[in-house]
Amino acid sequence: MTELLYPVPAQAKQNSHLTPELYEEMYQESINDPDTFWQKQSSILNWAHQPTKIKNTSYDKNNVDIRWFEDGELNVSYNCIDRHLKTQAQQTAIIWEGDDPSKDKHISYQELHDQVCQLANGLKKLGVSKGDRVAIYMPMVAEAAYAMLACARIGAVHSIIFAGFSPNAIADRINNCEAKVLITADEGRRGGKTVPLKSNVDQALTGNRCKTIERTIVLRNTGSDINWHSQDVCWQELIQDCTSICEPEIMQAEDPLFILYTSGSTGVPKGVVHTSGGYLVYAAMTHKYVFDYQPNEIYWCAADVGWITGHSYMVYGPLANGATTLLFEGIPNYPDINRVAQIVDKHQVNILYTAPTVIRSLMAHGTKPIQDTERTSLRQLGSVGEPINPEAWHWYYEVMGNKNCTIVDTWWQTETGGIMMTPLPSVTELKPGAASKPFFGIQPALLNQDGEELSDEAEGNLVIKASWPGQARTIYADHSRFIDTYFSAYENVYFTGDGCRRDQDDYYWITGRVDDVLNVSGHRLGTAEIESCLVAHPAIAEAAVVGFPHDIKGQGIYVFVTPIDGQVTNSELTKQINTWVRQEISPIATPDLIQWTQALPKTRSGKIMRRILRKIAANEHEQLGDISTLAEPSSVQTLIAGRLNKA
Ligand code: 6R9
Repeated sequence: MTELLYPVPAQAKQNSHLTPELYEEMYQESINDPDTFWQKQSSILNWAHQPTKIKNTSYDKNNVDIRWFEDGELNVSYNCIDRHLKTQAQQTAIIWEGDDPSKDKHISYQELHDQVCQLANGLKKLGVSKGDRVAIYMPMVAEAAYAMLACARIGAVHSIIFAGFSPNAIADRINNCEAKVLITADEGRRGGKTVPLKSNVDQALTGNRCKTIERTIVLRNTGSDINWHSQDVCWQELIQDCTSICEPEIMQAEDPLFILYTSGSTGVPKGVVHTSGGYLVYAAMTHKYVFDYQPNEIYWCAADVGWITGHSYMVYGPLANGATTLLFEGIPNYPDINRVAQIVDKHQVNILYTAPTVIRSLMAHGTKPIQDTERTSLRQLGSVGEPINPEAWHWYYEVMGNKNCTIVDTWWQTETGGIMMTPLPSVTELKPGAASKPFFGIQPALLNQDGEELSDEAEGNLVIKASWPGQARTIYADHSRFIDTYFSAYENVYFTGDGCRRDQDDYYWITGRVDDVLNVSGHRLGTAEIESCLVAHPAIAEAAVVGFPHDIKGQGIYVFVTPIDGQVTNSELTKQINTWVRQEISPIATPDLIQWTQALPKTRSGKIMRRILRKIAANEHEQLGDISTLAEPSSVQTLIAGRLNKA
């Protein structure tokens, strides 16, 4: 593993918010005196009532209770919009770049205000009030951000469902959070194709499957023909007679802002709950310091609004800081492989934040992805979602960044709300592939299986020793699952589910998940979720899903399935299974390889030995280790002979 150090470039030091000395001083204060530190930092927001109680958190597994700024009062949309109007009303808040390169839009802070207020009034008209849940299933259009902020304005709790999810996944999420209203569009656009959002919604709601939904707001986006039902209301018509004045609802800091579903190692996806005050302080702070954001810069986070990165670093963090944030509807290689670089030039993007899977898919085309572009506006690059391999890092640094930019490799999770470990542009010397150093207030530690803390150079399970304001407070309607998942493996720490190594310079390197969660192209998928979908298929008796190394996606999905007695397995059935998973969960969960087998390797107590399946899937069957505890060791040879990854 390369540990080459890149010094902090001179340009990164100019006008920056931090110096190495200041970082050290602030970091020490954030750990030794969190109350004083975070009280000062809370002034990054405008509060209706300034908080005086700062940190009140317990990781005791009998009583996990996390509160920040609890007597503070604020409104998130006020902080993201209204407070900028005095000086920046005409500044662009959102640049929208269409899937079709000839389409774009600049939305000023004033326009953002007016649109958000109109929709907020529309929501009120439909009977939505403080605390109600609103599901959002939208394409990457500016209206997705309006919808989030309109909810925040009236104190409704939004729950965005990624537009790539299928009807069943939509219904599960709506039912879990008991959403009252659903906001969607007729269709979305991606890579020259349309995505039938309203039709998916119709299937999700069919037969009174989602009883809590009273109304569906449908944005006319592509204008295509769709079915209109009695509960549907057209967005454009709804807001027609709504004014653009809507007083922001004053919220308690600990009132929930949104629920976002994410995959875990077991069961159905978890509704991670983030609250108003702590989340926004942390999103704004990290956005400011990690990207060293400067006024008037153009900032582009190329994430989907359906993921946490889209929430924290496309919408809430940048808008809280009065930034200009770019929202891209399309995909990185449409219509041409140099689309990302073209957008950088077209909008003079200064900061680009994307995922390693995107970088690897571009890298495969050498210098074509930068053909006919200059990218001289770029100052800062960021990476998120999975470990970035050094080859991809170097391509990003040298080719995309012209060797002029620093790269922040930001490690964090849906549950952490914001960035936890990262280099800082004017502070940290870079090691390609390292998440590097903790952000303010973050105390990482590495534990062995027995829960003992490892010192110095070591590799172990990554935990965080004390709370930070952006931390999720619970899993919606299931606090005990929250405790079980994050606070019961080890005492009095937050367990991340990631493995990690600390090197001789105290740099942290994330090694990947240590639980049954896959990371496919930066998307989190629970193996249990895919398995339960597979066994619901009539031809399948048992299923085991594991990840295997994949050049572009990071991890691919390898499926082992046993057929129901007498079922003939053939390529037609394999194709059917593929389609089944796409339909039941999402195209992102589509298996890469499906191996039929008469038996799965199990212990005598009946547990599937995934360790063995992982080795076979990775084509590393020479190193299977001890298989003596298997009920039928001979089944392994058959599995190896039939393996599908021989690379
Ligand atoms: C923000 C986000 C979280 C999981 C996390 C880890 C992996 C994210 C990473 C990274 C190495 C990075 N991960 N960033 N691994 N280096 N810079 O991705 O949230 O979708 O919840 O995924 O992604 O395994 O635990 P989420």
